[in-house]
Amino acid sequence: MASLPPHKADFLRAAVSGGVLKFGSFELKSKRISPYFFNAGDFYRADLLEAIATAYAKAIAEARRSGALPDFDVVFGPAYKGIPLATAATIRLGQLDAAAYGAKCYSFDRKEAKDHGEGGNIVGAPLKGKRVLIVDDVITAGTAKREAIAKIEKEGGVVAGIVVALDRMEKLPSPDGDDSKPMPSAIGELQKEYGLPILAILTLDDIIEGMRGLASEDDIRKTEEYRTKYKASD
Ligand code: OMP
Repeated sequence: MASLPPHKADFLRAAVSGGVLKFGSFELKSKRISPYFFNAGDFYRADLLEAIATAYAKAIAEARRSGALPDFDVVFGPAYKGIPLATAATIRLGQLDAAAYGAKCYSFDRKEAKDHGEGGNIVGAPLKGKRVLIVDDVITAGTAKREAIAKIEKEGGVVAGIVVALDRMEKLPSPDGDDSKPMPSAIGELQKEYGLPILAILTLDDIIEGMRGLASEDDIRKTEEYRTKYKASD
């Protein structure tokens, strides 16, 4: 992993050692068959959760410092996998810099609205009038991110940006189903459509670069072939 910057190499090492990044044959939400899968739900051990929380917090703090990300009030984790990621990242941000992040809040949605008790669709900080940073696991086609944006806007929040652990760098599906055509990226289209900054801790390029010497030649070759087939044109 010598050629990746240390924060990416550390995170990739944690993902591989924790079995979060797996090689094989996986059907994606988009129905594409992928030779690798990144399951952020497997970051369930304390040390792994700390590693991913630290990676998000450092990426967010660095992007705030450089001006790549505007200020925000609430870290929002889309149900279900985004929930522990967003809450852990919120704690870690407050630990890293209490003055800047100690008063930031977390929030997440319910998959089904609750009609008793306190009711509603949101758990955690109310979103009305707040600047909301979405923290989620992976971006492939951007469908889940569009759903999260719509939920936040419906609650009266303003989305400030999106941070994911992995950008798979995939092109959008072609309307005629022909995957050999060049198509723009999911991230690029979201950025254009909503004018939002979108950050990723790792990309598919980082994985291929960082896995050399660690994964089998066969897994690397299949992942490179997948990249050739599905990588976006921008
Ligand atoms: P969108 O790109 O916003 O539709 O999100 C893709 C979703 O697919 C993620 O939120 C994940 O739940 C899931 N996914 C993974 O978790 N890991 C992968 O490596 C690939 C996917 C996927 O199905 O594309």
